[in-house]
Amino acid sequence: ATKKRSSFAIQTLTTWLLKQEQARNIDAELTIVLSSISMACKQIASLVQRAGISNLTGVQGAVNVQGEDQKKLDVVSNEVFSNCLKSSGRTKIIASEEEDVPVAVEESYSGNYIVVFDPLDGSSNIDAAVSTGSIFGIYSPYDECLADVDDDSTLDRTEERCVVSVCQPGTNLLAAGYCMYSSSVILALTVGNGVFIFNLDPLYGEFVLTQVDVKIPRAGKIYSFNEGNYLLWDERLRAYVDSLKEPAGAGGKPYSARYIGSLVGDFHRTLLYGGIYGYPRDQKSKNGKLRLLYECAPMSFIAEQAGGKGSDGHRRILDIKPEEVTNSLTYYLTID
Ligand code: AHM
Ligand code: MG
Repeated sequence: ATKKRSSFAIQTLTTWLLKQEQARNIDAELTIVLSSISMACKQIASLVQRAGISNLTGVQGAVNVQGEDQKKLDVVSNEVFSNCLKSSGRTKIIASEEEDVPVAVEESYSGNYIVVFDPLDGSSNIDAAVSTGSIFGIYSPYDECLADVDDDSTLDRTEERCVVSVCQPGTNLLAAGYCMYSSSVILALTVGNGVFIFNLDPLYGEFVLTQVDVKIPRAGKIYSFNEGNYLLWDERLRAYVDSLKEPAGAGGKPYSARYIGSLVGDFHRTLLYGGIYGYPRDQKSKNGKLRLLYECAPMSFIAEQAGGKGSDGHRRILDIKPEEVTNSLTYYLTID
């Protein structure tokens, strides 16, 4: 069960990060990267909150590398996230779901860390002011992962080095997290010793620690799939989801359905209430829809740190190495 914090001890994200640094769970550089991410999330939270007022709803007009219409807020959030990371001076390469290729940070203020992120996930929900979120993962310093660069490659060297550097399996993740923009702004974070949840306190403008070492409850009875795709799923999955609708045991209840269509929101609810979340492949999306690098791997690291599992139905997500930054695959978050 999730441990309760003492009602007197208020701990901000900054204090928590310093404690992690003192305990040598993270180094000083990573602390700065994580602080800059929290700054980006605060800015995006305020942009999301004011989107309808400041004319930031609707589409931008461009299509991103994933083939989706970019929303105005997708573009602005990407700029905010990228700028915060670049100006931290501690990142070497940043890779965004909204960019075609990973970007090497300018030498003059570059550091060592590699950050992958989806600046505004679930942005189809923006115009209706429904939950969205940012997702991020942080990988080891650059130089450790260049062994397999092919010297004979005809690709641009810098670009190729960046792609090779970011295409690491999730097992290499040092930290991962998400920020949910909802009725509260919630930051969930792991640096490999459990999942910690911070709420943005609107009074102080600070993330405050609210839940320590969160574990997914085993007893959850919620399923979360886009069931509009039911007829496009394979037979086994249809049978499985049908079985969740059968009342279990005498007087038992079936599973409840909940689906926001925002990975961060659906994941966060599953983390706290339990159950199963999935975005399976179907006849239309042969590899599912969620991106391995930007979404599935960071979320699976968090899931495992909370006692759950991230799987594609056969394999542990964290063991899968992306071939390309755009790879997507079936994704399930479960407790067992
Ligand atoms: P996005 O990165 O373009 O926002 O898309 C990802 C989102 C996820 O948040 C969500 O789980 C999924 O797409 C919802 O897709 P669908 O509308 O097909 O159910
Ligand atoms: Mg996304």
